[in-house]
Amino acid sequence: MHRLRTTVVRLRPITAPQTAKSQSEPRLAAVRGALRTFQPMRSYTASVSAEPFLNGTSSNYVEEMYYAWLENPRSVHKSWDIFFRNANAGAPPGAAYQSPPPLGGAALGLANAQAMVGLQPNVEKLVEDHLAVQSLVRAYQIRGHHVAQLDPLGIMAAIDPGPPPSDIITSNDKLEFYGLDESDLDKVFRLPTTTFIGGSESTLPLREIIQRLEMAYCQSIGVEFMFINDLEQCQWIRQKFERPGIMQFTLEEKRTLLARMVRSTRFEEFLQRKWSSEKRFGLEGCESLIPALKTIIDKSSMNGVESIIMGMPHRGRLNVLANVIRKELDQIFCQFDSKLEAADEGSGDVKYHLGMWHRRINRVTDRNITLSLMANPSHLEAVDPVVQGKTKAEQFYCGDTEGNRVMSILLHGDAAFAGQGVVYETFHLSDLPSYTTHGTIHVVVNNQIGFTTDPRVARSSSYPTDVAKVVNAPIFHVNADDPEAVVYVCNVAAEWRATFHKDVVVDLVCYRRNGHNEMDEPMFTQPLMYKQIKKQKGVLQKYAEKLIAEGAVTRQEYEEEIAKYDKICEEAHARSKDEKILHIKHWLDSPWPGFFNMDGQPKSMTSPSTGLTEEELGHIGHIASSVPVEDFTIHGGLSRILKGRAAMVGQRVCDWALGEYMAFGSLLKEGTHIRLSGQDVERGTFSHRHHVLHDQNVDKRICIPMNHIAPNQAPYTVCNSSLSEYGVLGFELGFAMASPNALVLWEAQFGDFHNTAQCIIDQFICPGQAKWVRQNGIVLLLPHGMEGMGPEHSSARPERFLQMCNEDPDAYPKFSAEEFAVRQLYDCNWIIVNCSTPANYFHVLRRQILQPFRKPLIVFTPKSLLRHPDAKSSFDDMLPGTHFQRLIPDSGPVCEKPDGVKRIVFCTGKVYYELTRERKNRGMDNTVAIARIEQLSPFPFDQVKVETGRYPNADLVWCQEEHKNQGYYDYVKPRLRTTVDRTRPVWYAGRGPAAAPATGNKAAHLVELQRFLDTAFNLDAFTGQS
Ligand SMILES: Cc1ncc(C[n+]2csc(CCOP(=O)(O)OP(=O)(O)O)c2C)c(N)n1
Ligand SMILES: [Mg+2]
Repeated sequence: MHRLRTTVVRLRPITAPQTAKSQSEPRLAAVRGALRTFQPMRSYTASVSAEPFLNGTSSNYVEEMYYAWLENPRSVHKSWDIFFRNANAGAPPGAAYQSPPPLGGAALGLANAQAMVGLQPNVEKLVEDHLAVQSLVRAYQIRGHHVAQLDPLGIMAAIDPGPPPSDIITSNDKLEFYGLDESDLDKVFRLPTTTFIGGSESTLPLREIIQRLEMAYCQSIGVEFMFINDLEQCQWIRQKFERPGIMQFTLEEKRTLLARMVRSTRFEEFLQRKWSSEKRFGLEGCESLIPALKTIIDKSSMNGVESIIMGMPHRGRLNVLANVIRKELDQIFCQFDSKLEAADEGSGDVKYHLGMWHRRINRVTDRNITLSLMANPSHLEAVDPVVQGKTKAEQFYCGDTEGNRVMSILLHGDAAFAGQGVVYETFHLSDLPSYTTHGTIHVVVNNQIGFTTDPRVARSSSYPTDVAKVVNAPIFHVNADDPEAVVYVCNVAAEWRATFHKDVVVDLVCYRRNGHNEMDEPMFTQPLMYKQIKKQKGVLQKYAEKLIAEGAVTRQEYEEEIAKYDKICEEAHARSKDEKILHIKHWLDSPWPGFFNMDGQPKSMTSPSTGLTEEELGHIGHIASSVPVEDFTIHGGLSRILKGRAAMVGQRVCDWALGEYMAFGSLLKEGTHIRLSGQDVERGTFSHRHHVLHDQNVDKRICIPMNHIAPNQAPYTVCNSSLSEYGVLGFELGFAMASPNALVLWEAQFGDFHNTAQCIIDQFICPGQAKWVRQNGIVLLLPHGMEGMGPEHSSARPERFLQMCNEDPDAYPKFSAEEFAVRQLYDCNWIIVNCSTPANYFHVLRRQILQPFRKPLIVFTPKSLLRHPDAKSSFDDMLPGTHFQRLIPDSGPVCEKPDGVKRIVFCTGKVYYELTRERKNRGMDNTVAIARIEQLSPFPFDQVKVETGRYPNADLVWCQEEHKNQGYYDYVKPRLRTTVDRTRPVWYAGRGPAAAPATGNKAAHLVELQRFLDTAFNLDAFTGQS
């Protein structure tokens, strides 16, 4: 097509090129001026376009035929040849088309057609011109945003479009690109169906066409949407931006907008006046963010949305809290008082990270709306997936399957939006069945700078928003100094989400009036930009002057509005001085009504029994080993697995997968929703789980037996995720935030992959409660174990999780024996376990929900133990009265003569099975005791004390399969020493220190294993050492 078009251009008579005008000229004004000097001279009725088949979507095809025919009339079908000849010859409307010549009659038809050729030679030009106009319309739709006036500073640092595209008519000489010239400007053209610029007109003069295209695509709004693959969506956007007269605002709307601009602007000015040397990451330069968000909220509320969950970075956060979420101003102002004492335990957080939850009446719609802004760390964009997860959960709990009642808004900085990979990961969750929130509205505060870095060195794409194209989200760039344009695109964005339930981006092109924060000097690095910014009149002033000039408000009314808001701020400031104590819990973003008592404390401090009756175990075991729907053909291999499960149930034993089934099944039956998410979790990476059965004969027919446990059970969600850790773990964390009454688990494919989600672990999971007084019961399942698989796929890096526990290794906790376990749990920042039996895994999962508070749970899960014949549990260990064992003592021959025991080896996880095998082989069952620490954190000091006391003549060894600088040694050693009052040394048996977690050589792996087992059972190994 492209080739044909250039050929056609070559065939056209060449008009003399006009002198190129300087590009620095204000382009659009010039072209508009030039175009407007022409008066319509005559009007054509285009005969060719009267052919019905030339309209609509077939026009591209016709265009192609026409170009081909121009090149070589024989290259098209005879009927086309005749049509084009007739049209060229000036056949009257509707008469150019003739049926293909009948066989044998060809000569006659051709003769007729040829008779007409030459009558009106300018018809060829007419067709060409119509095709040109169609291309021109399309050019504006695709590339108009490149010449839109987006940058309030007029320096276009944000956008690097290169020279204006040749097919946009920025000056009259550009008409030549289409084979048109100024004499064509007053000719009338039929508009294609792919444009709405005509309004009720189907034809317009070219001059008007260009002018309307400019109005639609080249003013304060730049629309990027032509990459969207859906015609209906493209048409929807075209009519939103092309229809004449779209940007009409009532007087009332203008005055509301002005009032919102006053609040936004004066809030920052107030803070600046009162605390000029405090960091607040002010919004100056993008004050229209506040009306933008309020418009989105108003419109969404109008469309039925009742709850909006928001995530945003530092910039303008306090302003959003004050003027969008409506946090009490005195609560915000008192955060600036450095003398306030903290009422809550924990670290707390800086004021521009705190979250907020607020239910109020939306003034515009008079409907209830709940707004929450999620607390977040400094780590830009990390909150994105968390917001999505929480939104999904709220939708799930209120049965909002389409996202009509709950939605999310994400705000971004330009540099972070382009630079942070988690943005991409989050976009890729947006349309996945178990992760979609049915459309997010993204708002970018595009101040054309990231700290001290210019866009040209901060990203390789033209716009910071290009990442959104991966999900076909339309992108509305808008000059933030044109508040009406901002409000318009925000309305369209909210309507888009309500109509298509897909993501959309509003790119507020603005500037940053101050440095990165209020202390920062921007002139060091952006001198010219900041010279321009210093000259820049504030947007409020500009808009107020516009409205005053229009007569929409008087100067007095404007000044009164300012005085009114200033007074509100002053009064709140006076009140804020009465605050003596800072309550972080007033900044909670996700309250759990009913879960705690009135003081925010757990309702009890006991954990109920986690055991199940024999009958319940049998029933769930039966579901786990059957296909609970009719006519469903499963894979033969899976039939064998299910038979194996049935046999285990018959023998009253569980392997790992069945233990998990028992925990999940029972919690579901008791009404707890369970959501298990991660890569390949449905089957399980190690093919042990099989929670989703696939019919071998019917495509996509599946069965989830876990949803067939009991009639009134809670639903079970198990979902294979995208190949992301950061995004998906963040999402699940957000899901778990919404309610304490769900067990939300994220499983890493292999434990070591969690490190690509490190930020979620370090910034949210580990310190979340300390920073933001909010609890979270998320469970991380991290397959871990040295099994000769090489440096990767081996270690889930227990050392890192253990290092981040808030427990004092040198102090023995002072709790009573009865409350020891639960108090420890209540005080810890997270729970870390490495279970060696299915029963213990079963109990810890149930405890996670049955305990009266929520803590994150990290589980190092096994790989080879999934099928290890000894790693099975009897139903006896899961009956009522049984519970999670923080430490499993040795119950073998050592118990008979504890005085004769020479060594007690403490260990955790899979190495226990290697140790017991070795002990047996060496005949040392009487001399070496082996104790398993199943709950690593909080450390079971009390139970370890019992064990060390039981064997008074034994030396103490910590044995691990991990390298010495990894695993648990550094964590366990000081705790063991504290337990024995530092009276006995703690020896080490394990791999030596190393840089990599494991060897890639299988033989070396086995040698290392044997070496540390030798150490563990050599009773002289530590003799003489101190
Ligand atoms: C992941 C991450 N890396 C680095 C930083 C340090 N940092 C804080 S703000 C900032 C610049 C952000 O620029 P932009 O996203 O454009 O937002 P703006 O401050 O301009 O509003 C940087 C690099 C951070 N907070 N998070
Ligand atoms: Mg920026």
